[in-house]
Amino acid sequence: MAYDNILFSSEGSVARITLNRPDRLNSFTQAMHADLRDALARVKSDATLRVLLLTGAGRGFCAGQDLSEGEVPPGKPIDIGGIIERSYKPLVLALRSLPMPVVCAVNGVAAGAGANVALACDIVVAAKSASFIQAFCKIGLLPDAGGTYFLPRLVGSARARGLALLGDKLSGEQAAEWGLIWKCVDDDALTATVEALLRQLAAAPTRALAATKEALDAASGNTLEAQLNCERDLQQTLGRSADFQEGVAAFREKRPPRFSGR
Ligand code: T3D
Repeated sequence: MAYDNILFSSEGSVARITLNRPDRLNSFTQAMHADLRDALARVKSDATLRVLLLTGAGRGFCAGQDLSEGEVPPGKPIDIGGIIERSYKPLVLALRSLPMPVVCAVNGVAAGAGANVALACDIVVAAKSASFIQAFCKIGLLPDAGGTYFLPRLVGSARARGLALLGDKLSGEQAAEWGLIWKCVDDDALTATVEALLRQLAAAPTRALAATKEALDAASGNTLEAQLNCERDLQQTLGRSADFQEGVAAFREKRPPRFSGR
């Protein structure tokens, strides 16, 4: 199916979504949110898919909310809470809860909600020319799309506050040094790096990776005992999976495993 604001494809076990409004640095409109919701629902419901790539078309990754959309007459209040409830919140939750790894290739600037949607992904690889900007404070807003949740957890309170309160541009390299993202690579190495990751993850034990995501997300709200219980319960299920059987068999037979994602 073709969309107006994103490119979507799936080949083998790999799904790809490219934000596709390059003349507006792929900023979010309500129409783009609708396309994303539909594509993510398709990825979630397709049991053959085992990894998702999210990236942007053109020179930017995503400049956050399209600030020219939905202009309201002066003096009229804008229902930003409603926009977040209907668009950004479902988007971040959908990415986070997808039962497969989500790789984000940050090919250029990631600003505002664009930065935080990238941070909602599981493995973020940025090009050297990419940057991350918590642009919200420049327009009188606070970091949304999970920014206040992800930032302190990824880089600690001091750096989270600096980024959010100053809105300075953080380079891809600095983002990797700070642990905001997985890694930063030369611009001309971005595609090869990401493709290698997609191949690796598409052949991985998908259910185990999905359970790992679930456990890591649960950890921040859990006591140690609750987290140990969570690991026990998820591991109990994984212990019955075909991939666990295959992993152990491959180890014993001294051969590479052939995981099926089941
Ligand atoms: O509904 C709600 O408002 C609530 C939700 C909020 C979530 C948010 O994301 S709030 C934060 C919104 N985003 C921003 O504040 C970032 C705005 N953009 C910028 O600061 C800069 O564009 C960048 C630092 C990202 C990139 O700068 P630069 O110099 O590389 O590019 P540029 O020339 O500024 O942008 C290129 C074009 O894209 C330009 O259009 P033009 O002049 O060529 O016709 C620019 O207007 C357009 N563009 C960039 N960002 C947005 C945008 N158009 C609409 N909305 C944008 N966010």
